[in-house]
Amino acid sequence: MIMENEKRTENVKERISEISKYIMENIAPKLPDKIVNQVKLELEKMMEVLLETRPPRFVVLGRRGSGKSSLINAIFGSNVAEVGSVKSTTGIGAWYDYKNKRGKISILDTRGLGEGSLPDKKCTEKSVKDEVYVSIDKSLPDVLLFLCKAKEVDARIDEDIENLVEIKMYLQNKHGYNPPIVGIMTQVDELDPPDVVEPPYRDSIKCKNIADAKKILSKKLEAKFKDVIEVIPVSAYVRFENEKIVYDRRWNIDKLLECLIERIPKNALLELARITQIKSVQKKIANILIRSAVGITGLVGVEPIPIADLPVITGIQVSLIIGIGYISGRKMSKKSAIEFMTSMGVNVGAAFVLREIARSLIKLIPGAGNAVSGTVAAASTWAIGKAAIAYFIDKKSPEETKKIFEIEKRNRRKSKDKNN
Ligand SMILES: Nc1nc2c(ncn2[C@@H]2O[C@H](COP(=O)(O)OP(=O)(O)OP(=O)(O)O)[C@@H](O)[C@H]2O)c(=O)[nH]1
Ligand SMILES: [Mg+2]
Repeated sequence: MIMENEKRTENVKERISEISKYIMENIAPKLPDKIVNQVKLELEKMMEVLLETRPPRFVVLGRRGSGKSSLINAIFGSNVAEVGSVKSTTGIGAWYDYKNKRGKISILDTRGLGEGSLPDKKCTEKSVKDEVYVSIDKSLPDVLLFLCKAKEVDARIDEDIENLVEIKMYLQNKHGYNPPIVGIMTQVDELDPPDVVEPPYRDSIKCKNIADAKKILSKKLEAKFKDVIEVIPVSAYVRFENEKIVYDRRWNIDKLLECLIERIPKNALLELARITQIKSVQKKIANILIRSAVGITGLVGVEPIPIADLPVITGIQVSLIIGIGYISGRKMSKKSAIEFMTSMGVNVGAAFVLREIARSLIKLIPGAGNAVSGTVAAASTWAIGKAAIAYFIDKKSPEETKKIFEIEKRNRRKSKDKNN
């Protein structure tokens, strides 16, 4: 895993820094300052998502048995956390990494605070609290997750909310930091009527009960926190046998992840996208990359792009494909990205060595007219990104992917022509 990570980072890092340098040295002098700055900004965004990656960090608050471990497994889609263990003290009070071969999430579990039922005699409430603060001092959380069983939103959860208040105050006073809170109402499958347990929950009584319970929990949290708090109802029950899912009652985990994606920093996105096999989540992050890549190629091409600068476009596109392939859980190299482009019918001969090949290309095709407009370049980046989503995330066949590439390229160019 580490090797794969390093290799991927090396690949993309090499590409992006090469491209960045080339843009700054060769293209920037020809562009207006404002555009150079925008290009820099988009390059930084891409680098943040692709290079400075780290696992997302969540502080989790919730009673024993509220479903913390099950939720972690539901996010991974694999059995990484022990469910329903009676005495486990794994990870209480300290950052603990849950991981599989695709990546990891760091969780700071504050289980049992305030409910007089810590899982082990060795940990007292005070010792857990102290450890929580020491852990927070080491690494700040991206989001605070407050878990509550749907059937218990009306029960005695005030003490748990007080713990959340304390942690939030600590973060604010000691670190001047105000992380978002997301409420997660767990085990909604258990709400009445008991014969409706399988998602999707279309039954009107079930929907009303979910909505009512959500309202109660939202109200309780909103009474304590000024920030807008989102409460997401979920069902997280999954049964694994020999690492395989044999029963899946997950509901709304995709919505929860989409909400988390909005709230975690860019450099934790890739890891979360890769861990979860949920396509809508992976696509959201892939689309962030596409927007930046299209931005760069379009901006670089405000002046018609001379053929000598085309490798820049290819380089950005290669980075984009490596990124999207990686999100999908693939091992990606420059070579596999280039193979993908070739299979789309894109000429990538110039991608390997930026300047040298570009120079030889100029020699081969001398004269005027060897230029591509920014609109055309951006349309092809857009289409390559969409094709990469189709192929790597939606697992479409090469033939279908090629069709999608052609359609997206045509549509993008048409819509741009209309706007211009
Ligand atoms: N029906 C249903 N059961 C669930 C769901 N999530 C968890 N459970 C069950 O609830 C019990 C407790 O779940 P865990 O995930 O172990 O809860 P936890 O918060 O990690 O518990 P501790 O680590 O002991 O604090 C287990 O028996 C789970 O199978 C759910 O969405 N629906
Ligand atoms: Mg647990």
